[in-house]
Amino acid sequence: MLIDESYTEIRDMMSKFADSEVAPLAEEIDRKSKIPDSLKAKMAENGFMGIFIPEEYGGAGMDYMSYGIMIEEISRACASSGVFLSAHNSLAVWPILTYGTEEQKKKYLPQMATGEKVGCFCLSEPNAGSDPGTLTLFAEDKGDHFELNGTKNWITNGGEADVAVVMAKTTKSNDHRGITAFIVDTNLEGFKVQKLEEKLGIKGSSTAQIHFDKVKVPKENVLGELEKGFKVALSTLDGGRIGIGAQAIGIAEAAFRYARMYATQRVQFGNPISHLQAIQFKIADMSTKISAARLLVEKASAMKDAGVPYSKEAAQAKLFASEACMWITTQAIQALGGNGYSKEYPVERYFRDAKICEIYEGTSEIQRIVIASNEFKSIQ
Ligand code: COS
Repeated sequence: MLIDESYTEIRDMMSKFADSEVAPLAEEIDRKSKIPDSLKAKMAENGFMGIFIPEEYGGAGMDYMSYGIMIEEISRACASSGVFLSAHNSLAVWPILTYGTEEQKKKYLPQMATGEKVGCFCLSEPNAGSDPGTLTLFAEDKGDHFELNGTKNWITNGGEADVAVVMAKTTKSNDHRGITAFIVDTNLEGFKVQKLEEKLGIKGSSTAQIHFDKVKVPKENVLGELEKGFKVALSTLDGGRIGIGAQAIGIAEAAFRYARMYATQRVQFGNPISHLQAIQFKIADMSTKISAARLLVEKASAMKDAGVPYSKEAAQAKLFASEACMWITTQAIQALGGNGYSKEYPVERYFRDAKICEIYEGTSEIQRIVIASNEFKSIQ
């Protein structure tokens, strides 16, 4: 094991919570496209909304490794609940904790740690996804405030967030220069949730299109330096990608465990299908890919916790874990045959939930670009 024994206790705790409080609700969360408020409250009571917020700001004061374990275990039970926690912690809490002024941290983090305020991250736009430098949401300097106008797309937690970390242009340019990050209270006039997406998977997670119509954001809510917002966004996504890698492992683990159990019970040709090499090889490959993905996520988390550069390792972890997850959930359906395709069994949900891991917080193609550019940079 790469990680030391002290994390076993954290995993046990997360695993017990996931099995007893989250898993029994997962099918209903998927069917009703909603995570019950009572579950969100329980996760908050257990400190999950502020897992790496330091204790001085009311958080649990744990590290990123523990965060990854939490996301994996919760996602094993319910991927929607996993991404609710992941977007809040890694995409909203983390940039405020890292780039915020003392006043901003004192103002926002304690309420985010208790779950009183939920966070989201607004980068993507209808015409700026993989190439976020071309975003057009504009923040015009109006003296004592900025006025934000434009539209953001695919905002996880967007339908319910109280605090949004928003990337906007403060000077007109066609690339990443001129992007500034803001902390926006979503109760400001003109912040409108325009549409909630209907999706293939992670149905319990709200994914919103948000329109900013003359939203007046006070100057003290600029996050980090003016026109340095692209670095805030990309460094936030580096950490977010570790969380998505962990989420993919959780979904994959759920599919693997179900297929393994099913194989010992389903009898064909006079024996449980676990006696067939065709099934044994699937189980062996699933188990191996999960172990490899977990090591990559642990490596990236350990590097982040150690304060050394980890962009490449985060991209590798997300790329490998999400592609492994897609493969494993596909094979799990195959192992269950017709039953795998039926809503009476959970593997079709795992398969639907898996796909987004190859897309959000940077597609697999973007992860390959990040990895390749780091590799070439390393020999310059
Ligand atoms: N952390 C901090 N800064 C970074 C960074 C990182 N991980 N990666 C790049 N930068 C900086 C660069 O140093 C450069 O800074 P300067 O202008 O000071 O030189 C700047 O950002 C632009 O870098 P680059 O030219 O490499 O950026 P590109 O516009 O070519 O974009 C990719 C690079 C494609 C990797 C980036 O746009 C990306 O990650 N896209 C996917 C976005 C995404 O995940 N979207 C989904 C969001 S859903 S929540």
